Amino acid sequence: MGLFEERAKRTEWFLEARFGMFIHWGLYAIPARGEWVKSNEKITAEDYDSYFEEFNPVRYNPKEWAKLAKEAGMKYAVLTTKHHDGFCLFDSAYTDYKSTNTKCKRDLVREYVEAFREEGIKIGFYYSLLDWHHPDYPHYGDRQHPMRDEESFKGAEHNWKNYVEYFHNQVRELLTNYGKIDIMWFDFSYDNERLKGTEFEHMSGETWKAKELVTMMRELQPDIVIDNRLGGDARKEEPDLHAGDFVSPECMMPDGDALDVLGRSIPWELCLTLNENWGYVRNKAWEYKSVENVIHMLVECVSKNGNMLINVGPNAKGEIPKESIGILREVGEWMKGNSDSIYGCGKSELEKPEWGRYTQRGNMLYAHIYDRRVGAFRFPGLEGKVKKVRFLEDGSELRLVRPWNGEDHKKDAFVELENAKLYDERDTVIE
Ligand code: FHN
Repeated sequence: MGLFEERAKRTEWFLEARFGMFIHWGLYAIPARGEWVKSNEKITAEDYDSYFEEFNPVRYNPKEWAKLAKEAGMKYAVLTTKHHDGFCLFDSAYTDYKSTNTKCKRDLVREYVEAFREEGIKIGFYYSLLDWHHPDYPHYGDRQHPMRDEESFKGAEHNWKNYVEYFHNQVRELLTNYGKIDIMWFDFSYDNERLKGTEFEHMSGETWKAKELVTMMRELQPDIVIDNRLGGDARKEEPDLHAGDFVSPECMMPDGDALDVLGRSIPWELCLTLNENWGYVRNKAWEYKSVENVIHMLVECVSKNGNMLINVGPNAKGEIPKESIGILREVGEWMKGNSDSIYGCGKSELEKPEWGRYTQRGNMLYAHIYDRRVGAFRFPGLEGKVKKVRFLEDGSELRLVRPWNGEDHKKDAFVELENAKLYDERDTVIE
């Protein structure tokens, strides 16, 4: 079986799941100005480590996080085990910069795994390839990120081989000490010939020794699904070994499905924030996406054969912001009556209709009708084929009405919406 077929088999559950929770959490929740605060504000290691001394999430209860994910209809979760600042939320034998050495003395990853596994939610680990704490990762005086200062990078003292060995060892720990792990979500590489000879070149699959890493991972967890941010090219007829099992854009696929050079569909997942930030920020309620917007984007991802991983950023006490909780609970209400049009669904062979989107599973077609202006509408390409239309939520009938010109409605599948509320009822099933 080639890598393309292996990838297809490995991602069967992933394409069924469609909807996951991203969780960005760490020391940066204390400054509460986003997960890049150390780099953006050029905070020195000494000043940033005061957050390490202070970190004590006394209200961290991942069982509550897991229940929220379940309530929202999410089938998998991805927690930052280490972000760019290098702080490890797990008890690593390779560093002292870890949660078990903070006041809380807890292996935060282990508690996350146990809580989400108990809710039957697939377990994902995010792991940053960048590391602004490790002595052998390129540093620049008060600058924390190699992409900011080419000159000082070339002179910096660091032993790249040591750093690569360090992070390979940590990945081995994560895939050995916490049971079955379903997703490994690396972040991020620049695998691009253009970058050879620049300060970026160390951020590539080759220098991460990504192929060796993936080989090791597959020995430890043969079924694990890996993202494409280790580098490599997922679009090749025979994808690169380290190109991962799914493509992870941070903006919506504009033209639909992710395709390889042969036009074959590649699993993809849109990752995005619920507000404006990945890490905790004291966002104002109006900086959050609306429930309608979140549902729209989930449907759009699925209508284009994609998944959606939407982020929560817990605060320094270990709580998910109330605004995030409220939105995800309402999305969950919609999912209760409409998840048949999401789980395991994908792109329809029909053109996108003007009034919304189609998702399809087998011969079951789902019409997600967003356009408030229509009272009756047709299903282009289905003229004369529509036998019945039902509201997914309650099974109630949508009447097929005679078109204005009196022609036999069987020829033109017009459907009249009767006082349908948006979302709760307009997601319909067409047979
Ligand atoms: O730099 C990170 C960022 O903090 C965040 O983790 C996102 C999530 O996809 N990934 C990188 C930016 O692409």
